[in-house]
Amino acid sequence: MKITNLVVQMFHYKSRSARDSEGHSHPGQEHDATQTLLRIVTDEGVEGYVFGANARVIQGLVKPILLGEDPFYRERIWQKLKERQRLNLGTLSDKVLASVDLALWDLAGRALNQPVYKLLGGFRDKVPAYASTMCGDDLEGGLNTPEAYAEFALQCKAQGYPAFKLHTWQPPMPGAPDVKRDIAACAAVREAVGDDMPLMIDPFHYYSREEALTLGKALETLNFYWIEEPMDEYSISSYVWLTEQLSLPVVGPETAEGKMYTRAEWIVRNASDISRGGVGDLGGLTPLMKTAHLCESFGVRMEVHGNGAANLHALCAMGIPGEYYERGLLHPFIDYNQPAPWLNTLDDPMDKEGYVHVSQKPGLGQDINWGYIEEHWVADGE
Ligand code: LLH
Ligand code: MG
Repeated sequence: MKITNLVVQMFHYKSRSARDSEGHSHPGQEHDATQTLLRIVTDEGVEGYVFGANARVIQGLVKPILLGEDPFYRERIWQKLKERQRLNLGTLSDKVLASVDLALWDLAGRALNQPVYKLLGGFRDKVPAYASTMCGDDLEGGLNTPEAYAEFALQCKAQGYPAFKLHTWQPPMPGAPDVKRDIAACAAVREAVGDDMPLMIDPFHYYSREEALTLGKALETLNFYWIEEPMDEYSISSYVWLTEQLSLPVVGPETAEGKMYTRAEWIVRNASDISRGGVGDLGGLTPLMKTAHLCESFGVRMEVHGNGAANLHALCAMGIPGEYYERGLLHPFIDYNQPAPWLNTLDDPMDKEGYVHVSQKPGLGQDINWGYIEEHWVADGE
């Protein structure tokens, strides 16, 4: 089998989420937005799909490398793209590598008529989810006060979520960041949901060492389950310093570049208790599984960052387990159970016990609404 074309279809949809000046998403006014669908086409008629690929980089840099390749040579393709990153760091990001790798896994699953997690080596068919909130805001009825978080945590608990993670306030929200306000929100949530529900926090990502320690110590008294990315992840020494002083598990790195290599360095330096990364952070399912196996070899747990079909397939193929699937980002104004307009059904349906079930369809198993894409088509980047 040979790859004969890469097409990035662009189409319009109505979005109700808006990014603030720092890039965090919140509920917003309905507006026109553009989505992409990457199609990797082969000479045998089988295709692989992924949403959200960067059309310009795929056409300019990736396509010449992939044309004529056997799509089953995922490792060789991934290594080639990784080597090309050195002189193209500004454009050939790990997110681009992830798009290509995911589309190739999807293609393999479709060609072999198997869901991706079974090709990876299946371990389970469902994973418990945690409710992962959007970052704090200043919206009345939103996530604007500690009490609002408490109310929302109760709603999530009632829906069956077994665990809850607060993304607290970050700039540019007024008054953010503020360790005391973060602690107040965590205390309000703990009081509302009772002692047994595992609670996690993902606060401002650039607290000082002292601020992160103050927050972590307070969360120990509230019996929190983990703290995630409270400081700049490029400072490994700061994480060693923090992890040594907290009994509360520190999770990371999440967004630090460097794929599985960075995770290896953090493990040998004891910079966190639980490792982290998702397909977008690491550059695809291929490096995510390398990272999971690295963690397994060191007896270190790994929590997968982010939602989506590919992260769910990885979690269903991890023996060391990533304990939870990150379902979100959630907000009182947003109906997460409404599929994206380009999908007929959710990638991550959750049952009443709080388990998210992986698709049994071939490939990544996304239930693509082809009619919608055709109707809202804008252009093809070929
Ligand atoms: O900064 C944000 O908006 C969130 O932290 C976001 O990156 C989220 O994906 C995350 O960190 N989840 O764990
Ligand atoms: Mg995070």
